[in-house]
Amino acid sequence: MGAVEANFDGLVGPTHNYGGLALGNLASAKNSGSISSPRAGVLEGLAKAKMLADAGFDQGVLPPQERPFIPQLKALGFAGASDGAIWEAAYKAQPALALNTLSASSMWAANTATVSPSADTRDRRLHFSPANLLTVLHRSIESKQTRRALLRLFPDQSRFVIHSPLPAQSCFADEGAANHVRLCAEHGAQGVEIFVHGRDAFENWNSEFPARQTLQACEAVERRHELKADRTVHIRQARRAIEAGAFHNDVVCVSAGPILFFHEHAFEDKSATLNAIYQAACGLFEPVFVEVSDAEVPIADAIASYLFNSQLLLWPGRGRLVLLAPKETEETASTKAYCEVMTASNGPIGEVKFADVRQSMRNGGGPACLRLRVVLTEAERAAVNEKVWVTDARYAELVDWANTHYREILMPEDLGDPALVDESRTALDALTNILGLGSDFYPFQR
Ligand code: SUG
Repeated sequence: MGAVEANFDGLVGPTHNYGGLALGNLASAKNSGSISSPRAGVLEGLAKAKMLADAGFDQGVLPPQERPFIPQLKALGFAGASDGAIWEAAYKAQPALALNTLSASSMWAANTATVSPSADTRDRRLHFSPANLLTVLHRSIESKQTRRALLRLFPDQSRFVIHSPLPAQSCFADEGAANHVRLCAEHGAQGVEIFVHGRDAFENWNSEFPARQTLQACEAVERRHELKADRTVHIRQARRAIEAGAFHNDVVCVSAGPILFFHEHAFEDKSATLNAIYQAACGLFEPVFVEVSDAEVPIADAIASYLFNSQLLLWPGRGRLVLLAPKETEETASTKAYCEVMTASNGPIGEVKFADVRQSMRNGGGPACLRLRVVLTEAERAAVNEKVWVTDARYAELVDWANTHYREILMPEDLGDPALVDESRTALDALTNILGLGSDFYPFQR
């Protein structure tokens, strides 16, 4: 049976700001304390989603989370006469801590979960493991609500298995699909699932930047997703890539069908990696490796431009693949030149389109970070909550919603504003109607 790969994009939340919260993410550090535009952010993301929906892709959205997250502040002992007062008091007393409960980081849907299509699993169900994201404080508060969101989007438990996040201990540090790649001949056929870890939990990791994914987390996801050992590969991300600022593998690597597009310095042991992939694909398909050398694109440029944090798409009606890259790729000399040479050659990638997702990019999130890929059979697609798909009408409704509820700008001095609590809740309450999430979706609604 035919299957499609749907993309679910994380909507940028009303409190989107530049908190400088993500150690090892160079863009987050560079833009810390800048003025953000939540409205521009959500509209940029929606425009990208609409462009893909218009091109004929199955495109859905994922809801933002409740921020500031008052339950976390209460758990930490902050109190006040109202939730707005709690926020104001917490921000005044401990701004660095409070900012961790304000981030709109759930927009980066590639970190929502690891997803294994039913074609790969022994029980023939589609498995999701919400990522525990425990390495960075502001993201460690996402996973519970993430699971709730997945249950509302994919409610049919006879087809979809929504696991709990892995135990919240650094041995099982997990960042979801950003460190997971799937190669296949076609979406609905048995694929090869590639898990990329930065460290082994039982070794000593000493580096300036954290390695956010462990081998033990990857192996646990492989077991619970009931994957076949001979079609699964575990590879190690290069320390050098992490130290250069590739805090997730998807900053230096992306796939589509049998094609793996990656930077020369993405993997610790490149030839062993490619060999292992080759073996796992044996009898299924021939992997196609498109490697970008450091001489063509220095790793620092790959990370600054986010060349690889692109969506690699089988665009309807096009013979060769289309790379949907961030605008910054066009503005960086080496990546612009590389794209020109690549598309002029006879390789599998025939065109590069550029998306403006600057609000997200300034926090280290490109087009690929903003989306979660989910391969769906026809029957599975029919079982998805139909209100989350981007149609013309829903896009118009979401744009109107964003224009009504989102602030145009958030200055650093606005971040402690107690009014942010109610504003954000009003927006999210309205969204639960648009997306059919139920009136008890967010903690503040319960
Ligand atoms: O986890 N940035 C995110 C970016 C995630 C990108 N995702 C993928 N590569 N798949 C992160 O580092 C910055 C937030 C701040 O500093 O305000 C942040 O969390």
